[in-house]
Amino acid sequence: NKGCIPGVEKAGELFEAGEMFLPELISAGEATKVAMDILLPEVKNSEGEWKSAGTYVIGTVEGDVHDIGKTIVSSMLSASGFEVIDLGIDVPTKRFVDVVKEKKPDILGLSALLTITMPKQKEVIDALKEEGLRDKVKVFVGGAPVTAAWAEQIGADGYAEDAVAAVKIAKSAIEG
Ligand code: B1M
Repeated sequence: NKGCIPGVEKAGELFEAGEMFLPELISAGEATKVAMDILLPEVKNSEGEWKSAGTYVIGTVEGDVHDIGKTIVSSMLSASGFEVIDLGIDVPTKRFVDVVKEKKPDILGLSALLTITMPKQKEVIDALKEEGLRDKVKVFVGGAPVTAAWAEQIGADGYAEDAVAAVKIAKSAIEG
C-alpha cells in the first residue's frame, strides 16, 4: 500500500496530465502486477492488514478479439489492489453470467472495440436482469467506440474512457 500502489497511481496521474505515454503506463501497470503476484500470496498468508479492494470480473465481449485495452485495464486494476478475474476475449454472454453467479464479484467490466459488438454489452446486462443478478453486481463498460451516453442507454452503471478512469470508477463504486 505504501510502495507499489502509490507508484502506479503516480503513473496514472502523469498519464492523465499528458506527461506519460501509453507504453510507459502499460509498463508501470505490468511492473506493479508482477510485484503484486509475488507479494499478495505472502500478504494473504500473513497476519497483515491487506484487504482486497474488491473482486472485478472483466472480459471482451463475444465476437470481439481486441485484447490490448482490456488487458491494460485488467493490469491496472490488479495493480490497484483488486482481485481481477480476466476472462479474456470473445467471451460468450452466458460465460459472463455464469461467472457472476459463481464468483459473486463486486464489479463486471465489459470491453468492446467494434461498433458491431457493442450490443453484446447490452445483451450481458439484459441476461443478468433475466437471471435476477443485475442488482448484485456493478456493470461498467469501455472500449474505443463506447461512450457515457451508450452506457446510460443500455443500463450500465458507468463508463470509463481509459484504464485510469476504470480504476477510479471501480474504487468509487466500492467506497460508495
Ligand atoms: Co481492430 N479495429 N479489427 N484489430 N483494431 C479497430 C478497433 C478499428 C477502430 C480500426 C479502424 O478501422 N480504424 C476498427 C473498428 C471500427 C468500428 O467498429 N468502429 C477495427 C476493425 C474493423 C477490426 C476488424 C473487423 C478488421 C477486419 O478483420 N476487417 C477485426 C475484428 C476482429 C474481431 O474482433 N472479431 C479487427 C482485428 C484487429 C486485430 C486482431 C488485428 C488487432 C487486435 C489485436 C489484439 O488485441 N490482440 C486490432 C487492433 C490492434 C486494432 C486497433 C488498431 C488498435 C486497438 C488497440 O489495441 N488500441 C484499433 C484502432 C484504434 O483503436 N485506433 C482497431 C490500444 C488500446 C490501449 O486502446 O483498446 O481503446 P483501447 O483500450 C483503451 C480504452 O478503450 C479503455 O481503456 C483502454 C486503455 O486505455 N477500455 C476500457 C478498453 N476496454 C475497456 C473496458 C473497461 C473500461 C475501459 O471496462 C470497464
